[in-house]
Amino acid sequence: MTQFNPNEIGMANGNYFALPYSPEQSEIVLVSVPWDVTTSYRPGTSKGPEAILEASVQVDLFDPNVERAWEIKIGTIQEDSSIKKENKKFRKIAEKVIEHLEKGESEEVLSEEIKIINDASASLNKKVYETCGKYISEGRFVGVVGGDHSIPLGNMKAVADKHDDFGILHIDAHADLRVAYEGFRYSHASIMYNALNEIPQISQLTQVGVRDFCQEEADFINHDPRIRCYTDMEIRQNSFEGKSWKRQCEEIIASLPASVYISFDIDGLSPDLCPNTGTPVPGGLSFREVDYMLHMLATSNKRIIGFDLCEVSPGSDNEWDANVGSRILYKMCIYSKLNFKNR
Ligand SMILES: [Mn+2]
Repeated sequence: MTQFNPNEIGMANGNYFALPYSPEQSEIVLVSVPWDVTTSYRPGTSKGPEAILEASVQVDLFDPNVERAWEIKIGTIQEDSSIKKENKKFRKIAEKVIEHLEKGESEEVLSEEIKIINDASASLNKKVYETCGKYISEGRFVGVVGGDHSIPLGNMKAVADKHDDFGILHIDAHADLRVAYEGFRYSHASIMYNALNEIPQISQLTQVGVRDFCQEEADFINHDPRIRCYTDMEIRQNSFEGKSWKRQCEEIIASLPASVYISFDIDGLSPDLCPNTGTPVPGGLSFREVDYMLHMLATSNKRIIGFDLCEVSPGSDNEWDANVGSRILYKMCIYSKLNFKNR
């Protein structure tokens, strides 16, 4: 560790940001979940953690907003190889289901395959819950790196064991409020429905950047008092009509309770920042807008209690998505630390 020089380029060592700390030495730990079984449009996010880790070596650890950011002890939990293996196996079955549904077959005909996927997702959720819970019980702060957006449910549940009341700041192009999708109960498109339904400690869901949702989800948003959705349309219209991003961020943050979990789907950003993500949608937030909002949250009177970053998918011919993802991941880590210091 004495050899570590933050001014030099990172040397790949199997850890995020090439940092030299073991999980036992770290106050923030990152758990990789290479899982994209329920992805509907195009798979690839299971390769996200590996690609982000690789790209993260290039991230400059200096940050003008966080003093001595490179000293923050961020540890890497080595990827559980069984997750990848299971992902491959169950992804094949899920693909078959999706293909048949697209041909107009009913979910009933495919109920056996759907049950296999639902059971596999439930056991993945349990695994993530147990891993995150272990580190949280040791007093560490946990971030999970996906994978598709079904994967953070276990981390949210582990956080809920420690916090009686918390809100989720959800950055996403999608509302993720579907009651199962393509028959899959633990679908990437259902994460917030499942979180609200299975975790009573969640008193608030504040969504930012949503711009692609269905009637069922719009009704859900309108009727559930726990949800405030700042759609991309609303945010842009406000900006066009002269309301500053600062004012909008203040309102977004004010909508949240004292403790906040951040769930970041990379597709909340403009698709030029994540062209290979599972379900890209035009519009979206800029890198700087998100950075500004997260920094404001970190320096507010709220307490950040955990996070996830999902849906980053490496392209076959470039590392751009992972480059952006690794920078978002770093910001969430160092702003979380800034937030612990400020309270
Ligand atoms: Mn999502």
